[in-house]
Amino acid sequence: MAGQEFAEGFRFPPGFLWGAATAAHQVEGDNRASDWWAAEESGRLPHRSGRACDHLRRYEADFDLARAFGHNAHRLSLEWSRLEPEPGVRDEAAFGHYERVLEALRARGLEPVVTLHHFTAPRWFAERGGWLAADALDRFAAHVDAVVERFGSQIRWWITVNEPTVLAKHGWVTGDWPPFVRGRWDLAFRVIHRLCTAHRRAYRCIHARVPDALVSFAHSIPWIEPCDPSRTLDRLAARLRTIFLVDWCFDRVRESGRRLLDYVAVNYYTRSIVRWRPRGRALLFGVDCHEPHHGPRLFDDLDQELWPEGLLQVLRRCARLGLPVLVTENGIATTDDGLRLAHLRGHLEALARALGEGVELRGYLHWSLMDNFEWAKGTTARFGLAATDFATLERRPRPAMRLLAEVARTGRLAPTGSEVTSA
Ligand code: IFM
Repeated sequence: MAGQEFAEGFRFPPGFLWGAATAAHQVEGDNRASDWWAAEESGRLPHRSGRACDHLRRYEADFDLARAFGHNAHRLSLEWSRLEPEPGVRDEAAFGHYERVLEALRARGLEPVVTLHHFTAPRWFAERGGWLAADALDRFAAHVDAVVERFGSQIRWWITVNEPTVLAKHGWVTGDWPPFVRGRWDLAFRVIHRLCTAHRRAYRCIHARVPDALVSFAHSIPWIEPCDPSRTLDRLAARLRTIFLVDWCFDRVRESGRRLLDYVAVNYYTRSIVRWRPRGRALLFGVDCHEPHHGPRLFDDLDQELWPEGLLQVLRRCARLGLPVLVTENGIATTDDGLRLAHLRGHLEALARALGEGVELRGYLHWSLMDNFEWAKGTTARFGLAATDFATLERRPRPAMRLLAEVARTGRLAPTGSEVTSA
């Protein structure tokens, strides 16, 4: 993607949001009242989050780090299970904690981008049937209302729920996340539907109290293409996967003919190349394939392909919804600094190209500020701009963090090869 186009570098628009994204359970530590903590304790998950990155106590130092590296925005989630550890019981200490967290962000010039549900829920919510329980939507709506009542005036950018399709797939199809149900696409789609409905209710609730809020849900959008574009069935598999795992959510958030979205929150990681498989569980969406005619492909430690061109394609596609776009996650699981740098550089170029084509892109939040607790993979998958030493909890900025800092500070993506990446 590099080359001529960026020979002179690229200027990002003023006010562009630069930063990193995190989620409470993955960084805070001691998330004891959550369903994930309960599942970890039960031994059904291979890893325990424990103190994670101890961000609960170290958030100020972490925000200092973000600011020192040029960030002007930060995505975080407010942990529902801390705020409402028992049904209907609001924990004032937890509300006070997040009050201080939001103040700490503001004091450092970091625009908060706040997620209300990022995979974890209170243990009591899960025990009553989680997202499939009859009163699930009312419970979540009441929680959202309490949060908006308290913090509404301090937050402009909201994300209601994170990655409905990912949560549903892991929880009800592959079964490696709570509630550990396998092979139930029917339930997975009910869960996705419910999460989209939860989004709509949260959207209305936030706007009732904060009319100028910007509200979205974060959608995991891979770039999906057919294995062999000349084969009708491969094209059909790619099309069906796109319809069900990407477009369906955008349709579910419609109400009275309009989408309840103020912007599109895109989590982009990878490309899926899909081949039709006439029998078996993956009938509808085909299977991922790796074939020689695709040439050499680079994969990260979670077997996700590094494919910056896909971000450009996804941004073009989202722009067709007629809304501004914010990249709310993008990153790579690797310990290879060179690969991480190439990944970041490639994706920054994709942003530049999208802006050059007129996509209304508002910002870029990298996943993640530091290595953290990567769900069922524990701390084995390293996504951080800063490396975390899980013995000492020291954060050590990586070269990619310096590249992002340079672009964020100058607003300019320099031509390939001229970026500052040394200490
Ligand atoms: O760590 C996750 C995050 O919680 C949701 N999006 C993908 C990330 C990397 O796998």
